[in-house]
Amino acid sequence: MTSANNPPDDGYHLDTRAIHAGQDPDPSTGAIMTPIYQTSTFVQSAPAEHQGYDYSRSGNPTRTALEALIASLEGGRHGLAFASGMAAIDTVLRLFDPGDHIVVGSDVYGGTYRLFERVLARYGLRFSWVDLSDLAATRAAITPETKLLWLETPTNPLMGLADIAALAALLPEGVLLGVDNTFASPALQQPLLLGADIVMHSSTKYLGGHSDVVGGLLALNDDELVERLRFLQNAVGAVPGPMDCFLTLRGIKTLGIRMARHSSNALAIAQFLEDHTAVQRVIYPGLQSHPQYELAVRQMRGFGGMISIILASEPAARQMVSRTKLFALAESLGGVESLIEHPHSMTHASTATSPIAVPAELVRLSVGIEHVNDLIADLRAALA
Ligand code: P1T
Repeated sequence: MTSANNPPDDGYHLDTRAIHAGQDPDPSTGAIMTPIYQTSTFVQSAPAEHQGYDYSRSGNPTRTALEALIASLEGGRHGLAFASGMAAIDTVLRLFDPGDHIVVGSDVYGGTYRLFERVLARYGLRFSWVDLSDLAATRAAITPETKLLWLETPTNPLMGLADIAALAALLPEGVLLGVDNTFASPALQQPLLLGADIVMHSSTKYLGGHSDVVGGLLALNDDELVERLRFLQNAVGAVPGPMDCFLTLRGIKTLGIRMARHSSNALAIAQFLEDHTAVQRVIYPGLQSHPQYELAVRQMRGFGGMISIILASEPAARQMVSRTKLFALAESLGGVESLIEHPHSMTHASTATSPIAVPAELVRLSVGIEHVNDLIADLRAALA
């Protein structure tokens, strides 16, 4: 089976790699689908003599396939899989020591804020929250103790963009750039190719794509850095089981066509909402009204399935999310089915009293791949 290190640079397009990278037919049976190696341990022929696997926290062949696949999709040399997106982020942050400083984009998933300020700050890491569209402010936030710039683009939930190449260029030697690529997926944007050092995914979202698995992934190039992360992955132990890796592998096979449909549905819906009198503002990178539309066109191959809208009041926002029928009221995003939520009281409740709190009038849509006319009819009825 292909190793998670150095996946073949085979020159295939992303849609082809999504189906084949890391997923050679099983050598012993010819099975075309990667087997679910549902085993905790592996028999050794003599002490410490084995066929590449000794214990499933350290490595498992189904996980190896997924790790090779994410490396290939992100255009990196190495991939690592985790039990959740939060576990992947937590493992990255364990690279650092008390007193180290991390600059973070000022709009992120509420769980990321909670992990940084309520868990990791207790262990001596320090965080500065910065508007990354302001390059001078970003440069000014970097201190001699800064070890990492961590960002989302597009951000959750305000759909702000960060110019990955410009930020990579301004970072001093020794400061890593980590990009949470969950909202775009590698189908729309590959941060390693723009100068990022580490790409992270909540594979719970577009990569898994079917709302049936929680997971996290990292992709990177640096051989020394991956050794440190692989050590932490095994030492800390927040790894996914083989069944979860299999579900993620299966979901990723259709990533390309799903992202195209998510993007075309979302653009049509964003345009519909922009014309609706009950909607004060639509925030979608594919609309020319988005303040960073030019960056979106330059940096992304499509604009994705996430839309945020501002309504007239918090009651109006709460009413809308309770009224849709096809758009299910639920946390999470990136599945084939459309979801709607109220970030202020749901996904971002942990930021409610913080400097990065999100507006209470905000509604977030995860546009699925249903027929767009049915989705628009559902939203029209909910806003009536
Ligand atoms: O849920 P988990 O797989 O642990 O991933 C956390 C995470 C990390 N980064 C981003 C950008 C995310 O959106 C998430 C999870 N987000 C949701 C559950 C949500 O509804 O926004």
